[in-house]
Amino acid sequence: MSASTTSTEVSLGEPLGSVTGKPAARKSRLPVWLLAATLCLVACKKEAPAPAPPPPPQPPPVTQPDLTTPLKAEADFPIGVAISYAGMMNDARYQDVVKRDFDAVTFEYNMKHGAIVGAGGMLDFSQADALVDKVTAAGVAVFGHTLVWYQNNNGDYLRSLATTSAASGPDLLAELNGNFENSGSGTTPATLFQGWFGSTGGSGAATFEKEAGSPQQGSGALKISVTTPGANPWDVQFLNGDWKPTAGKTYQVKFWVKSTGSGSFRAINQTPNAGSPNFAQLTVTPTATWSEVVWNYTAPAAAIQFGFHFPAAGTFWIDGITIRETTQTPVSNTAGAQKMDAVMKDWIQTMVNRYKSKVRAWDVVNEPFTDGTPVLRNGSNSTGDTYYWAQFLGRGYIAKAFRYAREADATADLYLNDYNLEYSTAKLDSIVALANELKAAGVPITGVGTQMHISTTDSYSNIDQMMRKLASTGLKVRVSELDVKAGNGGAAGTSPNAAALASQAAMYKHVVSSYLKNVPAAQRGGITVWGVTDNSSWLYNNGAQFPLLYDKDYN
Ligand SMILES: [Ca+2]
Repeated sequence: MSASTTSTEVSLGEPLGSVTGKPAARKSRLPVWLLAATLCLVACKKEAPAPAPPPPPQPPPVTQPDLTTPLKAEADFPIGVAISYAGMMNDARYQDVVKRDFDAVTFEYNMKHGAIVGAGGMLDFSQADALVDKVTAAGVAVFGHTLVWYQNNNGDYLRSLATTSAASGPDLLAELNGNFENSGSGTTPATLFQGWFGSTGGSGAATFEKEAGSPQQGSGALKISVTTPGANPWDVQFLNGDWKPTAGKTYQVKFWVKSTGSGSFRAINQTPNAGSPNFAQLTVTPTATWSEVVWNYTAPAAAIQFGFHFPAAGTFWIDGITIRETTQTPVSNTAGAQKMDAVMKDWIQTMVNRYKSKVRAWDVVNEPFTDGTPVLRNGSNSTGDTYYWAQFLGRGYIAKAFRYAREADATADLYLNDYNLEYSTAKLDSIVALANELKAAGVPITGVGTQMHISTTDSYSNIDQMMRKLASTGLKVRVSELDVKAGNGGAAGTSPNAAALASQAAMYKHVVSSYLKNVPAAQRGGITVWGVTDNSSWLYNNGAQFPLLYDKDYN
């Protein structure tokens, strides 16, 4: 960094203690440079369009930091960013910014329980794996987010585990050719099997045949050879035209499968128009030998079809389909606790083990406290993607989660993460007390994360107090999800004005200054901003808020 940059640093406002006009040791002047870069990223990019640009001469240019230097190169702690799957996989500018400016990324969604765990507990790592590979190939680290949270779970699956499900009654496909024994009147997909019909659409290409040589049961099985998968999973499909479930009833579907190749397909219940919310599916990955699949599910709607979508190439055989109604009985609290303990352990250790070589830090427990007068989140009334791990496990789930993560990875950083800690002293104190309690009990927690979804009007002194109290635990401290709301009165589609941007820049600066001042260097787990561009932020609201470092045009 040149000496001229030093003068820029000092010109930006009140210097930190170690900064003077003289050239300083690199480390001591880095923070101000970082702030300068942050200030410029925020303030230089988003000039509200002037109604009538004045003619030249223009005012002398303001000296700005050299923004061609990567942001991450100027901090002595990790600078992270939250990323989306679509942005990182498909957008070259997005990739360039992530690679250039950041040490680490947090996936907004793709490592969460609901993203990985499908119906029936089938695990689908395809997006998380692809994203991990893409990011690490770019030389950027991955922060694991998040193992145990009360939202973004496969709640239906977790709730089903705390009940006993017994299949009862007759096989509903017994008279509907579920065993593929009755051929239809021809050999085309539409008439190959009585009661079933196959189709291809879009660019999908497949052949549908009766496998008479080696069915799993009886004299026939379905054989589908997908030569060209379509753009949509349903471009190659095979559906039952006769059986329709009853909305809200639970069913157990069983069938036998095998395949060549490694492709997956999915069993589905859908409305006649695929993609509607009234959709249940199970991803199936067969092997070369016959194996039985069991799928317990609740029918999301009446008048829907049962069948299969084939989004991958390969040859697939299906035979012996049965469907029975099931009855659900809640288990006892003791049985539920045993079950959910095992399920949580398996989930945590599956994730930590899978990404052990590439993910060196995790949010183990996320948002354990309620707001207001904080108590641990708990309850038996979860719906949708909500699931309270404390329902059966009590507050002990937190210590267990950290121990299970540590069993799987002896050296990864393990974080407790929550929000509103700069806003609510009561919640801050609750998190600090919990962290200290865990530490004292020998629980392998190594860090505390503070999300910091803040606005320009948050209290500077509260932020300082939070940094001090979190640091007092002796654990690492991360700012884990930083964004600073700045808008023009909340109206959508506007551009931020200069005052809003200046307030935002000042707040970003204060957060970094406070972090450097109050968190000792050895405890700095890093600062992560919650998104790349304003328009990808959860706060964007069609242009009412501009919370991040880059605008929608990467300026
Ligand atoms: Ca058969």
